Amino acid sequence: GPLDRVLHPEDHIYRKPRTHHYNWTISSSVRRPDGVAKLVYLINGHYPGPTIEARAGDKLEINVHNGLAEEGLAMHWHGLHMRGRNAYDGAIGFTQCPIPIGGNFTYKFEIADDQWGTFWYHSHAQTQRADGLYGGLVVHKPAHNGADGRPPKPKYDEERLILVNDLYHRPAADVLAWYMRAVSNSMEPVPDSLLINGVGSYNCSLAMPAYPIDCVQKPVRPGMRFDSQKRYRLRVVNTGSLAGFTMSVPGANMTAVEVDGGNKISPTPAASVGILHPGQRVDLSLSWDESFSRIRTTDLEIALDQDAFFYPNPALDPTQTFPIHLTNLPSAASMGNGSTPSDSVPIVPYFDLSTAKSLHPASPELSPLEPSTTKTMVLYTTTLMLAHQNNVPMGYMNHTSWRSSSSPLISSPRWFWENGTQLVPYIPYSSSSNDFMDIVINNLDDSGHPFHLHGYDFDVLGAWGVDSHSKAWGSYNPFDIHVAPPGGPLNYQNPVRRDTVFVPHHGYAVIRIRPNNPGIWMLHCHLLWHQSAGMAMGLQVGGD
Ligand SMILES: [Cu+2]
Repeated sequence: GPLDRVLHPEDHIYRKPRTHHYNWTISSSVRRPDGVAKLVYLINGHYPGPTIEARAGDKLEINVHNGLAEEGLAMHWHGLHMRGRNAYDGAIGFTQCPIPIGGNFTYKFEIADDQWGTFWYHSHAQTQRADGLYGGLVVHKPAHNGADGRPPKPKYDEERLILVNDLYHRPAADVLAWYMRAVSNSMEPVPDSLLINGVGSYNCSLAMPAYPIDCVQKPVRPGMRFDSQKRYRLRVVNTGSLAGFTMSVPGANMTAVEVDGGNKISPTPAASVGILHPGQRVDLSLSWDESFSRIRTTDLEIALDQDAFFYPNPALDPTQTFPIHLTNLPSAASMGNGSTPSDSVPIVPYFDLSTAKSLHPASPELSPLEPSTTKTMVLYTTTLMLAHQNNVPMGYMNHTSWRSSSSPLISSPRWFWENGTQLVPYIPYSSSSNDFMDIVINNLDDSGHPFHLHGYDFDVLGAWGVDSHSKAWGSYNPFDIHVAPPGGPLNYQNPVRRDTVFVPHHGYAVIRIRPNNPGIWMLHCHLLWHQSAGMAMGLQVGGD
């Protein structure tokens, strides 16, 4: 089907590490991802960009040529640690200048021997991500030979990549301009459509007269094909700008097994899994319920999380189904012989990803330590409309709203750029596995924020918010020793590890890193409109 993106772990898990060379030319052109004409970015003519597949220990050398007419750009490798390669992280204003029009930049970095999982890359310039400048990046875990000298049998018969995102029919720059006005009252723009692997199917009759679109109705909804006898690994990425989503596949046994970059979680078979927020990934183990396989078709259902929508957009169908055609169905004879399905496991209706726990207990040294060995930083984030900013919504981290300086921070020493208008706390580098930095991110806004930290995975010791319709407050100030975390004790036993954590409305998240990756690393809300409005900062680990 048009949505199938089959991955090829067999080309990577049995071989030695090597260097991959890519030459990418970025251009733009009008396409119809969901039937509606839209100017989108292309990488070597592809929308979305090509999928990168590699193994841990591989080197990537990606020469990016900016073939755009009017904009600079930069590419970020979301979730990769970029150890020793801070300068290739793609964060404009922090690590590099935009690649100028007609210019080139070659990203060179090694994927660590111990890093594998589902990643993605995307532009970190302006709002290009929302108009298609992104793609999948899958790092396969190398297979080691078993006792018999042969590689183990793969756990999955097939792997698929599923990039899901909300879509705006207008150019993202126009959408941002709409948001950055006093009259938006800081209500985020609600998307018009949704895509899987760059393909959707818009119901042209939903278009609103106020926003005329050039829409060609697709005669059938795009779908997928699955083999009813195969066990699949689905690598799901939210490549969107605003909306989280929940997904379900009636008739499938679906189990979330990893989140973000290869972090294993306790498996809970479920009928639906969510909410996956922009920037986050989840790997699902999927097999077909045998009793269901008499039926030839089912659907992948994507339901956008409407908690992020503060006004109605009649142009959007927020819950969409994509047909799945099942092949290789068992014959009636083989089904009637009374065999017990091997996958008959109890299934819960819904697995809430925010409750995910690490499959492996944290190593003992993660236990609460003497205060002197754990440093703590407290952040407050909010969106403010201030008179001196013409009441335009601006994202703040503590008292700063990020504005990129003309030269990237890493190009000059700290004294040169440190002037109180940029929030880039300094954290001493430590190679000790017992030195931690705990970061409390308090969210004072009515909407949640998925925060992404570059260069690191972190342990989520706690994340909590008040009920989504409540006006109550749920901040956590760890320096007030009389007040416990409102969401209950922090989890030092089996905290989930991630690189993008959802900080709920009027709530907080407590994340813990080992500050062992030197560099200046961006920490920002991954909702594109908030990030663009300044909800961003940096962490400087080590250096001068
Ligand atoms: Cu946000």
